[in-house]
Amino acid sequence: MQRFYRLMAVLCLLGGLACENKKTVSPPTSIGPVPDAKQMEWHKMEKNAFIHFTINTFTDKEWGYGDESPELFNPTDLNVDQWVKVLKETGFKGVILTCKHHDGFCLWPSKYTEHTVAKSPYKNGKGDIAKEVSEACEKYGLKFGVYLSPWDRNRADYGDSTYVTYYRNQLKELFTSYGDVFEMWFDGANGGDGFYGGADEVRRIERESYYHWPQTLDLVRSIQPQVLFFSDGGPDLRWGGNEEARAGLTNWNTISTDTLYAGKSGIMDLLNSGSENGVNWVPLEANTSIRPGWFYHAKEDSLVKTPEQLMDIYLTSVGRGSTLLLNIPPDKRGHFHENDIDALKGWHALQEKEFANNLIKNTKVTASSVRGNAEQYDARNAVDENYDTYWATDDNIQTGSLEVEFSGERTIKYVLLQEYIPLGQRIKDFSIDAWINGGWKEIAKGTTIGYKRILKLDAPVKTDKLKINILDSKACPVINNLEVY
Ligand code: FUL
Repeated sequence: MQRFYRLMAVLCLLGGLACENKKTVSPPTSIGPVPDAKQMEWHKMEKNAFIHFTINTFTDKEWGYGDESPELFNPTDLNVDQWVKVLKETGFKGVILTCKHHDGFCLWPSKYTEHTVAKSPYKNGKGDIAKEVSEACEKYGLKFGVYLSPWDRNRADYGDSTYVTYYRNQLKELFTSYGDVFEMWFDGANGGDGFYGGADEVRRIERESYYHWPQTLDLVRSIQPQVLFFSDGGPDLRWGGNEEARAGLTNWNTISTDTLYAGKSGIMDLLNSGSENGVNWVPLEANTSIRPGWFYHAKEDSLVKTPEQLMDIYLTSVGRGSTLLLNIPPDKRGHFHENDIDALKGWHALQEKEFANNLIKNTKVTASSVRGNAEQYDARNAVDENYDTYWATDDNIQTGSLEVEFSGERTIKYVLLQEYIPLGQRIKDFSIDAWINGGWKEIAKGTTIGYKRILKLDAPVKTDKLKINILDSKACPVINNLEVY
């Protein structure tokens, strides 16, 4: 009998210890604004493609004046499948098509104007590029997005309220006929000289009030509530203040949208870095083109960005916590040009090569402290490849470190960090040390992390130990991923 009690006592003790290890400690509460579910999905897309294609492709212009005949739109061998297949193969997750650029020509047969593909030789007026692209996206599993220029240099009524109705009718067409639209891109270029139905004049509109944006957005949301709106200042995604896809080294996803209005000095810097205590979650989308122009020009065939330049762009956009929107403009045939495809494939291969071997696998990772001493928040959660598990500290601890011990010397070129942004963006200052000649030596440092931060070291470092120091944070740090290459 005594043996039985002793056995029970041992079992209880073991059970108790197990319970102790598995104890449930409440997660950190979120801090400040947080991304909503659709923004969160968008963060995870990382790389999207912009496609600028219209009458400008055939007139060799960047901005059509608005007086171009639809007859000019005549791709000889349009191959939308080729575009989306290449994008899929090179790691893109979404496509945004210029359904109408500033010249007003529509790539779909809008019933509200004659200035469309229906009046072009393409498929004898029976073509619909928005349909072809949305269907190819569906086929290859990419998301489809639309760009519809608010500024329209073709319309006689641009500047009147009837034009706003026209613009909304076109949005209704695009949002009811082409399946789910993940993102709507509103261009900031608005007003200036143009054809305007033959008026040939300069027209300015009141950017803040003319389009009645809140009602326009509500209308679109009533058709497709999941859509994200991009514009210079949001409301869902913000411009980064440059067209080189260069996000700020400090890049807060938060900003107070009411501090953004055209002409305000410092606006570009504000867009580029966001604001630490901003009251809205409006992440930065970093856009650029694979060529100098947004539209195809044969004279730029030799100026396509190299795989190495695209890699740098990847690091200044995705590597600084934003999403990249890279434009690839089809040529007059309606193909992605061979040089552009080679560059995309070369870049993709480079990414695969640089990020092939995550050195963190099978290494020992420890933390300076763990929230409630609970397994649920320990350092291993930062290296378990599960997005939703993380290392966190107690609420009153806003600094700390993660230490990585490799099983031998490794050569390190990149460190990748992710903060668990569903709980808000927190980290303000961090550094990375390597164990060199018997001591810690700082090899990199940064400010914000956000969705993702990739640090490329100035030169590869050989070490067997690495330490990530969180030096300042708005609340307890929450790191859900650490990779080392
Ligand atoms: C700008 C436009 O004026 C360019 O033509 C291009 O569409 C770029 C993405 O946005 O504001």
